[in-house]
Amino acid sequence: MKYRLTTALIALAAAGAVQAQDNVLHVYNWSDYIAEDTLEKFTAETGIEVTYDVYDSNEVLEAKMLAGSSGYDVVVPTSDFLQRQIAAGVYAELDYDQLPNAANMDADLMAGAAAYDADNAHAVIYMWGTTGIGYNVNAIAERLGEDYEVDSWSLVFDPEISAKLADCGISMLDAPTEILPAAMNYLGLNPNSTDKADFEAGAALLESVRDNVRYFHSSQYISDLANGDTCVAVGWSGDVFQALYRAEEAENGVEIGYVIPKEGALQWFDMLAIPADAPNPDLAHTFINFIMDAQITADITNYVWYANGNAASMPLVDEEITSDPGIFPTEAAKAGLWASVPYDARTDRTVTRLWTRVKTGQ
Ligand code: SPD
Repeated sequence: MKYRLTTALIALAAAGAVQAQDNVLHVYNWSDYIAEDTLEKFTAETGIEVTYDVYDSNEVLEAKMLAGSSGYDVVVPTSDFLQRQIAAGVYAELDYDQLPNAANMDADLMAGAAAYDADNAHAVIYMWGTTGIGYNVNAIAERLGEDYEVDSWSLVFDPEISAKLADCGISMLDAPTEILPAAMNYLGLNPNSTDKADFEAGAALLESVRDNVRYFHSSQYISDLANGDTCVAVGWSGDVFQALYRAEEAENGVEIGYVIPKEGALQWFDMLAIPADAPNPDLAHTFINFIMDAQITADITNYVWYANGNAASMPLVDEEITSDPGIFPTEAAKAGLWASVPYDARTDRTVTRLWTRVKTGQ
């Protein structure tokens, strides 16, 4: 009897442990992409603990998702990657009955995102932005003249211009599906072309400026720009604004600008999605619904400087942000934005091979 009781107690204790584990949500999100108090508020409101890991590349997230059993409940792929991962069966369908705050979302933006995920069946918009150029205003003026207007990809893609900036430090995202199309677009080619010759041309352009680029990395540039350690970053809109804000806070004399080049730029959506094998899909829905609260989304935008897809949050977003054309592009700038398309396996191989060649010279 004693043995049986002990066994029962152990079983009960184990059940308790599983229970505790069950109440932990595992989130995998981009770095520098959430307000400092979002997770704390979520736990206070729901009692659900969160483990939170970060990445800075869609390729890294994709590798984990395709391998399966990631252990994550919520992840944040960009829309073009989302689309092909849905095709690979990576994501669960959302249960909108558990997402009443979906009513807060902007119908037009969600319709845009539905181009990648019919009926928004698997994901809702977290944040959106553009891939443009962040720059140190004074460093550029010193090297290119006080009257030089930063409005073109020529700042980084013209070998003569970028050579003049090499000493103060140019960085580019380590994001082949964004940088190669930007180079192709600068050459007058379709950024969404999947023609091998067009990628070859984009890669050749990048190789012609390779010596002027200090590094390819997708998160380091925030602090480097803010500290004045680099002077140009091909980067994501909100990240550049975070650098701007950090420099202002530090009062270090670094003035930062962000431009959507006149030749056009990539516009993307980052989406909240639930892996098909998520350990806790119900907690995942609770989290996604919490994020879609108008105040919570506004708090995130106010902290990370990215536009969001939540119409109800907009009156709560700082005017400094809603009025900035680098974050909410003007109608004229919008006309030049392109949305990326998911690549097939053959195009993927081309892109990977060329990107390695651009970065390593081999
Ligand atoms: N620091 C957050 C960066 C988020 C960038 N999302 C990636 C967009 C890819 N097109």
